[in-house]
Amino acid sequence: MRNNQVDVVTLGESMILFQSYNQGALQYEPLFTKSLAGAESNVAIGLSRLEKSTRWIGRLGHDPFGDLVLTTLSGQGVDTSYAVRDAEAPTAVYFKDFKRYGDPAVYYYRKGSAASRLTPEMIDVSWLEGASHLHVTGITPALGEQTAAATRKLMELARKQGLTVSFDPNLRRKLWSEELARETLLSLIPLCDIFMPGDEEAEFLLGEMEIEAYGEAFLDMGPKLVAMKLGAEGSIGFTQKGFVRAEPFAVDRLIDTVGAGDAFASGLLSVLLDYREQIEGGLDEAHLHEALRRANLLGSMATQFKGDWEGLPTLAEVNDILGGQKSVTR
Ligand code: KDG
Repeated sequence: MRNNQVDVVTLGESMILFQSYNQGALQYEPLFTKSLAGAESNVAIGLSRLEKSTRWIGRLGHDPFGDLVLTTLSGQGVDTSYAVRDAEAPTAVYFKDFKRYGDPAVYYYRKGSAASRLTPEMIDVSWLEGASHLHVTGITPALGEQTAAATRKLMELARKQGLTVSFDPNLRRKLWSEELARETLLSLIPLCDIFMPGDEEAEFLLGEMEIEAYGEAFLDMGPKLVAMKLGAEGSIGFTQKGFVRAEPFAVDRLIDTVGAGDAFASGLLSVLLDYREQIEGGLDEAHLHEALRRANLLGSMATQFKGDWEGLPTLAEVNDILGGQKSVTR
């Protein structure tokens, strides 16, 4: 069902993810589970569980996998009514190969996919109708020259329409050359209000520096808020008023790190959207800390479940955990 008023619009490629059932090596595992993945749709689902209304825009093939993307997202409360079907190109798929340690390796089958055929001419102002905020990531521009130009156009349009814009660089080295990635990602930073790099992405973009120096350098490029993910060290937020650190949440059983950054983005945005008018002048320290803390919690929860978004909590669960409540399970 079309939702005319939404908190957040996001644009990106959603794919069907195959993971080995027994977490065995991709080459030998005979059984696979099938689910939805895609950084931007992960954020939309995370926000929807936190009771923010969301709209996902993307291009899908006219195939059963495209149908699965739509039914999964709408089942999670995300408005998909603006999604576009492409009769000539497929919905992409990707596979996760679990390693005994470290991040899983991913294998993409997305060249020539419906989403990769996005062009600036296809950007439609009606996508932003009734929305307060746009969230995009560095994955869409990594799909090709045209998708990069389309991302830029949508960010510019959103700002003209008075939306705030967040940008997660989501560096995916398998999708483009380092040189092009650096140049393109840096060129998009001035078009966002909220920039959310990880510490390794900050180093990739600017070279080795002190953490505080990254904050300052990114703020100088235009964003009003920089939220940096520091992995096991938690996160740090920078505004013109200064910086705030937030402690990490313990990860009891690390299962799958993919999707943790998107979970962080959902947690962060779910709080920031409540203080949207403050972003321009610099968010209060207390509100920034609240946003980072929730973001850290979601990031840690995402790593403890198989799948990108399946382990994300509802608002009631977040409030229980942050309020120190033990949930009644039986
Ligand atoms: O952040 C998680 C994403 O990486 C995953 O869902 C797949 O969108 C994806 C990508 O392009 O890597």
